[in-house]
Amino acid sequence: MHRKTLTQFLVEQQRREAALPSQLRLLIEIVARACKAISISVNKGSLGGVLGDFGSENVQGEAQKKLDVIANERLLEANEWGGHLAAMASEEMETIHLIPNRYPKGEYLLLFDPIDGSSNVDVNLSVGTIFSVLRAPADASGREVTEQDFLQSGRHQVAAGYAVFGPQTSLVLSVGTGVYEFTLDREMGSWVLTQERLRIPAGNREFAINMSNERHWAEPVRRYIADCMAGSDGPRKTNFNMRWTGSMVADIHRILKRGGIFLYPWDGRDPAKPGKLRLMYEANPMAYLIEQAGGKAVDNTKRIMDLEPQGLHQRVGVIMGDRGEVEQLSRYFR
Ligand code: P6P
Repeated sequence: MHRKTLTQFLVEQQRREAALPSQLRLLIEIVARACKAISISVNKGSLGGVLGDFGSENVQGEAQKKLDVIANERLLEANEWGGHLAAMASEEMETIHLIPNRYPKGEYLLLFDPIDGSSNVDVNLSVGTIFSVLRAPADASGREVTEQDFLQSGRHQVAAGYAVFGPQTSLVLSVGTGVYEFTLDREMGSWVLTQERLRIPAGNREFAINMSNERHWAEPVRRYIADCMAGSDGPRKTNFNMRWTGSMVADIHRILKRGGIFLYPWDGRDPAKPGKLRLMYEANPMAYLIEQAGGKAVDNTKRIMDLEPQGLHQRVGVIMGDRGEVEQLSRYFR
């Protein structure tokens, strides 16, 4: 059976579905190629000397894993020379990364979490790379890009995607015409289209949340989860299953493939923090994909992609997945 590669898919997207600008096509091909290189490093584990801590902290004050730094470098190097970007931003870097003057600048801004869930790497559990694409403001071509240029709400994203490094290495992306999944064919070294127009299967009673924070959640979240836990004996009159992988990419991938709901809501451990996950390069790109697949993505009740960012590394509460379940939870907040 003839399977399409990523390149053929992008050529067809350019021709058929969406006027996929050539710089955006190049951006996606380059990020996809960088994800292949990251996959090779992730898969080496101890054999590649890539496990453990790098020995520094990132802007979040979290210990950087060696792979965080390796993957970040891969994405920076891969994207500097192509002429498709005006600048980049990453969970691993305090400030934005400008394109060196020796290279031409392009019209896009790329944001990424180079390895999401990186503590999973040391124990051979799935991790991923998340990316989000915005347009640089029109007037940015004549001046230096600033952090302010990145602070656009998620509805301005022109593309988003992730790679998940698990039993298979998969790339899931959208350019606004639905969600497409590619699987890495290691013999050919190419991304092969394996699912088109993913839609979140409705009605899968499966929730993903870190239960150890239960006593710190807001009351509506506690009641929603308690009702799920009550199963067929409770008001939902059906049993639920629970999954929590410690990597948002792996949990969201499962939800895109078989349904369910993902929650990392605000909790009272640090009341001033709106949530643990980051808006610009975790919540927004995942919200883009979830909505493209027919789901819903809110911070408690407000649509994540409508939030006006105040800072590059700001955090946000995250509830996303099956549209019906997200709406059900929102009713607990009202
Ligand atoms: P906890 C990984 O560190 C991450 O940012 C997400 O990928 C994941 O869903 C979450 O944090 C796990 O957080 O508190 O359960 O360890």
